[in-house]
Amino acid sequence: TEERKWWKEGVVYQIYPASFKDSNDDGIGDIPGIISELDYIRSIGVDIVWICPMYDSPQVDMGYDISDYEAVYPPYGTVSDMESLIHECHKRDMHIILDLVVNHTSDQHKWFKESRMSKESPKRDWYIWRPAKYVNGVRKPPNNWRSNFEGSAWQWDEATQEYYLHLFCPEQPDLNWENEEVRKAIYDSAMEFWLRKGIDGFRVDTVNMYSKGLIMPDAPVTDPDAEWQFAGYQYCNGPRMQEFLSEMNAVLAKYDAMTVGECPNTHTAEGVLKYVSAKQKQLNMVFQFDVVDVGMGPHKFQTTPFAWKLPTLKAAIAGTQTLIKGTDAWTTAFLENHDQARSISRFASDAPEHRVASGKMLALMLATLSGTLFVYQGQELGMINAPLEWSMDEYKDVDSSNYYKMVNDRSGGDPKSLASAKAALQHLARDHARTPMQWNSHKYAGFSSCKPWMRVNDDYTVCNAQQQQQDKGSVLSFWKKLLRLRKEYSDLFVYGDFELLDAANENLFSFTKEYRASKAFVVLNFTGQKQAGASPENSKLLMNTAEEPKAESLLPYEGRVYLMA
Ligand code: TEU
Ligand code: CA
Repeated sequence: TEERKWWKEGVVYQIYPASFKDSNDDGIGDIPGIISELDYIRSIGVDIVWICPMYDSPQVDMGYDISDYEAVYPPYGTVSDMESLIHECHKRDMHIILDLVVNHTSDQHKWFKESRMSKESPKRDWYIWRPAKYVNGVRKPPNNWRSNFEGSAWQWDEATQEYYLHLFCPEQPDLNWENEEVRKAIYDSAMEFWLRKGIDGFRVDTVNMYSKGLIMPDAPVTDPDAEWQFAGYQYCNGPRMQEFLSEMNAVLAKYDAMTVGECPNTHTAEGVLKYVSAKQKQLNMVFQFDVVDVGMGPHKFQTTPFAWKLPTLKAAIAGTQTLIKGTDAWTTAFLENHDQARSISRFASDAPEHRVASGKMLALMLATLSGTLFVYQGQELGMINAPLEWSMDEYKDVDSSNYYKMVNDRSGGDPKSLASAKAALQHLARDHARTPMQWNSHKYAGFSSCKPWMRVNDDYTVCNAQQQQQDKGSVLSFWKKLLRLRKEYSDLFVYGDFELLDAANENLFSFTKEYRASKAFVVLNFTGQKQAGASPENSKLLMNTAEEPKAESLLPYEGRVYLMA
């Protein structure tokens, strides 16, 4: 844990290409747009840029359905634009990592087109094909797994009379990692093609789903009214995971590349350590999902917004923090990404009077946690969810529209069920992270001069980068100060030991960070009311979110960090 590495101390900034910056006014963000804002990104204090999939794709799942790993989606630019981007990042002393999406491809990838041609195709075994099961003469898929985007995880193929597995959309068939040729092709096409161009590593999509085992048994019934069941514990962390990752790691090692993998449905430290213990040589770190899953049921949208309590969030964070205590593992600190609603709206308050305080308080929390820190575009501005007034037409994500359709079908169009589905989406949909970046107060928020592919959040006139750059009290200015502090005290904040205090307190989140003889104390008010909280003795206030703090109590959504003598 204590061993120093650039990817431990580096702050990562995640970019969603479609929504970051449009350079040629077609309403879609692009790579030249990203290049034009690298100085802005650097000015925040960022060291590593992560680019979400920019590969060629039919965009059924916003580029997580890749049809060619070695080409760029034309509206985003070209391979040569990517070469410039890599160069321009390095010129500014920033590293750059790409998304590696190799659990599945697009159904338009040439590998799948060949695989589906016939049962005798040399690439048949590159994907996961199974015969139908007949129950009372009715054709059924091989098991009851539900896809991540509703419906069965199996798609019937008329031409060859078999099902193929897709854990996400039917247009995202799962690759068969059991096949060695597949693995070699992935390393060559999806990884080394880009590593040779100088990228510094990967964020590895759905990494714990590669090995499903050969049996693939039914999932237990958690939703008795439904035919298809949540199967995350069946298809995650399968028997050959560690073997596959060791093999992949040998490729990464040639380039000294960093990795951060997605690790959903894994709740124990023991389960996570298999991936991130340094001596196992698998991944450098993972994103555990416990924090961003707070308040979600077995189906993520079946939840009562705000029914969660602070102790659950604290316990989830404590889990990711204590993972590295006394181990050789590494961890991550994050609250947002392109799959999550905005953190202010979810975990604090996006009401106009609390929004700025909430943004700063959550920032203070993240910047004092150990592990590699990830910031998602717009988070540094305190961007929030789109309002409830938005109609379903404004939601572009397949995950959102499929859920709404499913509720509609199951309820027979019942208005009450649909209203609550809409409320859940306003709270949790991935769309909220995907609205265009808010650069200034011009039309379309300065993202583009023509109508963007997705509606801009209406609040861009009060929340945008240009205004915040000039305002010392803005969320953006606070992030800049915080990231300087994190670097100055990196022993404590990046590498230190975390200890949760007062775990059951439903209003305040307090913890200490300790490194050898130094110690910090962090206290965060997660409520809209004042809370008692005196300054600890023999301490120096290092940073505070409030403009005019009161000694004896914490203001609504106030956060403080003290250095202990
Ligand atoms: O996400 C995988 C994942 O497990 C979830 O966060 C998923 O988005 C969620 O269950 C949907 O409700 C990754 C990507 O981050 C996501 O954008 C892709 O859609 C997905 O993989 C498929 O590639
Ligand atoms: Ca464009």
